[in-house]
Order: sequence, then structure tokens, then C-alpha cells
Amino acid sequence: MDNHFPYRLYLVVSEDACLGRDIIWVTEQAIKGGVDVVQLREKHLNTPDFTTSALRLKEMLDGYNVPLIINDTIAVAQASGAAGIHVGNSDTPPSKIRQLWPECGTVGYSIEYLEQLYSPEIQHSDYLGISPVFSTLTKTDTVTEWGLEGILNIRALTSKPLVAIGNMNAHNARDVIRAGADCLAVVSAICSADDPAKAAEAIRNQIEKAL
Ligand code: TZP
Ligand code: MG
Repeated sequence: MDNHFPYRLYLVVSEDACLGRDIIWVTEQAIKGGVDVVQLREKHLNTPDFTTSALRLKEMLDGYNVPLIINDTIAVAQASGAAGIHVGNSDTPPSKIRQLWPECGTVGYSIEYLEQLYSPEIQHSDYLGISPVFSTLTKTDTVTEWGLEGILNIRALTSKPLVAIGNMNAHNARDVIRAGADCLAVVSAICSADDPAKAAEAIRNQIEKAL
């Protein structure tokens, strides 16, 4: 809750997104290219399998001092020793996460409606996800497409670190940062790339140019 999220390129990874390649290999390549925080988001694994994957990923990430954030499931985050959790509008709200897991480091919260910015839940979050900035085939059950104007509007309303997600890539990274995002969260532009290190590096370079 201290607005501490000093990261710029956030990989959101899953087995599916890696197209059959080892998630550890893809993630390690991405880190070499400039990813500095990683979220494991597994919508199709049960809790034991999700936990096994999280523990494996955490072991590799610890070698790079890169934090692991778990999507949605507190039990997996706790069992894997993750740095935190990311929740959306229809998940356990940040205030409840703080009650259930007082030692939780980072709580990320997706903003899908403008009204959420006026909710007390914001105060219990360390960063806000702007979800989605642009429409994407990776997540289709979304409501608002914020666009660059949405980032500008949200930036004017909060001092929380802002993580832009939804079709983020090397072509739009500079505009997204200039509109007021602090960090870009990426699935396909890195996980489905032939060379995930090169793909991450291209995005990171654009982010650095815009800072
Ligand atoms: N939340 C909002 S958009 C999205 C999530 C998890 C998916 C982003 O995936 P991609 O492939 O980077 O557009
Ligand atoms: Mg969720």
C-alpha cells in the first residue's frame, strides 16, 4: 500500500501463452531482454498444478531477484512464497486479501471501470492495472477499452503506479508511457515471440526512450 512498484516491464506468463515451450525458458529469456517483474496467470490449472508451476518459476526468478506475482489465487501465492497477488474486479478484493494474508507484499488490482477509482479498494492496492488499454485476443471478456486517453484520464485521478495491459508491444510502448503509464504488462508480444529475449528487449528499449 506504499505505492511501491518500481518496475517497467511486466511479463504475464502461462503455459498456454508459451505455445508448448517451457515456461521457465521463455521467462528466463524475457528477463535477459529486460522484464523485471513476472506474473503467473494460469486459468486452466488446478491449485496443486498451479502451485507446482509457481514454485518452479519462483526458484528461477530468485536467481535474478525478479519478483513473482500470482494471478487470483491466494493459496498458490502463499504456498509458493510469491511477492504478491494480482486480482481483478470479480476476484477477492484487495481489502479482503489484506485481511486473509496480512504479510502479502504486493497487491495489484485491475481497473476495468472508471467507478473503481473512487472505491476504497484502491487504497489497499500497490498498483493499478489499466485493463485493457487496447483490445486483445488474449482476454476477450473485457468491458472497457481504455486507449491512450483512458491512461491520461486515470493518471489525472490517482498517484498509484499504473500498469498498462492489453496488446502492449514495441510499437505502442512509447505512447503508453508518455500517456502516463509506469509499466507495461505483456503476454503475447513476448510469450509467443520466436525470440522472447529480443522481443522483451525491443519493448524495454521503447519504454526507456519514453522515460
Ligand atoms: N488483462 C487485460 S488484457 C490481458 C489481461 C490479462 C491480456 C493481455 O495479453 P496481450 O497478449 O499482451 O494482449
Ligand atoms: Mg482475475
